[in-house]
Amino acid sequence: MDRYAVMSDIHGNIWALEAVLEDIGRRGLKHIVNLGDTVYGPLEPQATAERLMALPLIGISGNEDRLLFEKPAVPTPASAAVERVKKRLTRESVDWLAAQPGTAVAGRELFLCHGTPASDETYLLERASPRGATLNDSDFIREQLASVEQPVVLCGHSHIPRAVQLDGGRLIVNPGSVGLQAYTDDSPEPHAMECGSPHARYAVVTKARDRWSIEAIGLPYEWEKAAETARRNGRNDWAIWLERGRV
Ligand SMILES: [Mn+2]
Repeated sequence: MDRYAVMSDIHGNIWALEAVLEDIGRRGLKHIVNLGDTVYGPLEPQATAERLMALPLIGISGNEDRLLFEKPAVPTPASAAVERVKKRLTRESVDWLAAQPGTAVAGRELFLCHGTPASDETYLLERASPRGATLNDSDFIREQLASVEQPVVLCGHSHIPRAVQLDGGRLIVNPGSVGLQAYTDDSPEPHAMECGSPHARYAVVTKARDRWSIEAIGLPYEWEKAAETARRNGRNDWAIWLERGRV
């Protein structure tokens, strides 16, 4: 039986990650994939990297992981937030992040990407707006996946847990975010993402009798501790997102 735990967008939230790993252990899941944006944010980047480096998982990098190891083509004044995360990471952790590919394949049927196969900055399933996310139309999703051979695509980036099936049977699963249940972002246009509760999200996908099933999991964890750390690091916005799952 093919069975995978699917994590994404941990964002340095070690408390949420521990809750998810405990649940994965309790369920006896042997295969774990991680879809990127693993350490970025005002929480515990180094502890998160250390915990994951010790695990036999299949991981890819996200757009906000790249900020930590890539030199921009045009030098820009790096944001204070990126610099803070970089300072907390050991060389070993940065090398580990840099070694993760942009996309990957797991087993025979799963394709992994952070955003879309071509871009870790593009939302595959959602159109974002200041009022939240709406589901993209299937033509857009199909076009983005034209080059992919595998029947199941696992993606992250939007932090919104979803499963979408296209005509013809292709399945796309976004497990949501382990570590950050709401946020606002100004790029490419101002938008907000909200799950509506602070629970740590991940998913389990299982193939049985030739079909894939999806379990969407939401776990309570010590989000007060994560929020407290965000506040201590000057990010009241993150603290509210962590505690409420709303912006
Ligand atoms: Mn991302």
